[in-house]
Amino acid sequence: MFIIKSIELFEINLPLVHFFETSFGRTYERRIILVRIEDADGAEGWGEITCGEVPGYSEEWTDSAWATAEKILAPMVVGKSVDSAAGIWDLMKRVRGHRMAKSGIETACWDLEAKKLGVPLWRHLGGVNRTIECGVSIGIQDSIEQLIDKIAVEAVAGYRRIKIKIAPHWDYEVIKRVRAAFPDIQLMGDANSAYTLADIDKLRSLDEFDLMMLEQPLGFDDIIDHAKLQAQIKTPICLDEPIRSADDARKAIELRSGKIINIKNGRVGGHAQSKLVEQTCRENNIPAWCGGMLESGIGRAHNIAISTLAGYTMPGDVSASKRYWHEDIVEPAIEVSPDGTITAPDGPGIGFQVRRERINRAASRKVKI
Ligand code: OSB
Ligand code: MG
Repeated sequence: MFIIKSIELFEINLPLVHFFETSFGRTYERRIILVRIEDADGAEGWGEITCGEVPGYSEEWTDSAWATAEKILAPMVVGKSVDSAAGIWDLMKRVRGHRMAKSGIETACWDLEAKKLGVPLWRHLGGVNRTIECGVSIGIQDSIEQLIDKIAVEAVAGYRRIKIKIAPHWDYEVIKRVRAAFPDIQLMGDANSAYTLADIDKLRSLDEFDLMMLEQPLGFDDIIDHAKLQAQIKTPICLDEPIRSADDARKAIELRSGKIINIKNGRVGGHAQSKLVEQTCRENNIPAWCGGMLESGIGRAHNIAISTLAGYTMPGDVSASKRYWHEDIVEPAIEVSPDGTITAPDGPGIGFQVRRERINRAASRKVKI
């Protein structure tokens, strides 16, 4: 049981080491919202709102999430006494959508609660595999040579699978060249909804490359056309954007819209919701993995913790801080072992120190509710 005394929001601006391009655009600098929760005993917890800078991946973006967290969600939570972090979701239930904003607050409460109990967050969430498998996501590049160079670096670093972003101008020929250069790597493509059913021949032609999966080829809110596509291609489809709840996962599984599910804390609304999606996947023998949103060390630490749950059976988008940031906001920075794994820390909560001075330096606005 704890009483939420205050919520602080920080917007920090962090330039990416290398731009990140998806089918919906290119990002050079992140505008990340961090959430700090303090309870009546003075304990603290940290979370991250993982929306993008534009409403391209989902409807949420930095300014909408800031306003929603500050004006709507924080007032629903501050001053409330809660039995456990798992119950935070219910306090915000009246608000539809805005799951990333909710997740920032909800995950901060899990960190706080685990710290108060003196246990690592991954254990508190019910994790079983302390060491998780890591993959990388590599954006669309200016040239195929540049992409191949990047893949070579990550393969040598030990990552267990390589995801490349694809789009209609950057698909068959690119994957063909990559496959020729790296015949044995575990390779997958993520289209972020860049195709429609009219592209079925093109998508079927990718079957020849033995991809682990094809992530989100069709509409961001679709699970019907994906079922039609899956029936006509061999490559397993992985759903990302349309799975916002355990119910969505159940329906997609029932319709056979895909064979794999990517779970993102932000997209589903926090750890309690991720646990429900994970359970649905596990009970239906659908492999799941943790998706990334170019997080700072705080969001990354939460991703590590949730990835230890039994249903997260495939390597996720959880990779080293240095791939994104010159200097992360947590200490130590998140590192990946030469065998492509991360072992969740055994300190209380997220298990990484939050660097307040670094956050203050990078912050462009703050508010306390
Ligand atoms: O679709 O998985 C996605 C990044 C931003 C928006 C959407 C996606 C991504 C990624 C994850 O691919 C990148 C990462 O955090 O490593
Ligand atoms: Mg994706």
